[in-house]
Amino acid sequence: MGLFSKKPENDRLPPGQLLTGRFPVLHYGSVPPFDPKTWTFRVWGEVERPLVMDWEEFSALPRTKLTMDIHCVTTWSKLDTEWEGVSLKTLLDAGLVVPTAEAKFVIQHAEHGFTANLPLEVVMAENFLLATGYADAPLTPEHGAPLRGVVGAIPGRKDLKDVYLWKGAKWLRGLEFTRTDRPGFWERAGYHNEADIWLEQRVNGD
Ligand SMILES: Nc1nc2c(c(=O)[nH]1)N[C@H]1C(S)=C(S)[C@@H](COP(=O)(O)O)O[C@H]1N2
Ligand SMILES: [Mo]
Repeated sequence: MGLFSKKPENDRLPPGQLLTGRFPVLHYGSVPPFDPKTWTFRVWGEVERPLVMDWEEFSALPRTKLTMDIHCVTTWSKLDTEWEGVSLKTLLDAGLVVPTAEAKFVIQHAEHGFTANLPLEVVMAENFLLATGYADAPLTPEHGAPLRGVVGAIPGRKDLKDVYLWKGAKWLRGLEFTRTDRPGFWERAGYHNEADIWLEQRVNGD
């Protein structure tokens, strides 16, 4: 047995993926520092009112716990990962974020200018979280502390759109709602814009 194993009978394992018990760290560039005194989270673009929150305000938002299978385009998958954070639905229900009728996409903006794009309905779904914690502990710096977008698959919820893990930005600093789609960092580097794990949409042109 190596570090990776394959269980083709497992219908939670998408085509071309291998299971791992580890949690690999993958990103471009360096791990940015976090200063709770200067950190802000912004929401802007196609929303009724732009929003800025500091770390204290963000930390006071209601929390959601979420268990998901995560799937990295580099072919590792990890089942039953446990996340905690704020769901966009919470922000919508509280009236803090009100997308305009024109809003169709959401661009996650992270430190160092990193971006990741997703359709609005994917970001608003139950399998996308603004995560501050992983496995009952705060996020570690290399996994995106203090805040990251994370998207995965909720077992049994085949009604949701499941996308590869790169569609969640670590060191997240804001969400831009847009009318038109704009490819993010990895999408511009050749990764597939839609990134559906079940359709193996890994690279553009597939
Ligand atoms: N800010 C930022 N977020 C990022 C990336 C990055 O380069 N920068 N890489 C993405 C990619 S390609 C993957 S696979 C996941 C990896 O998350 P992990 O390091 O927690 O496993 O983060 C995603 N989020
Ligand atoms: Mo990745």
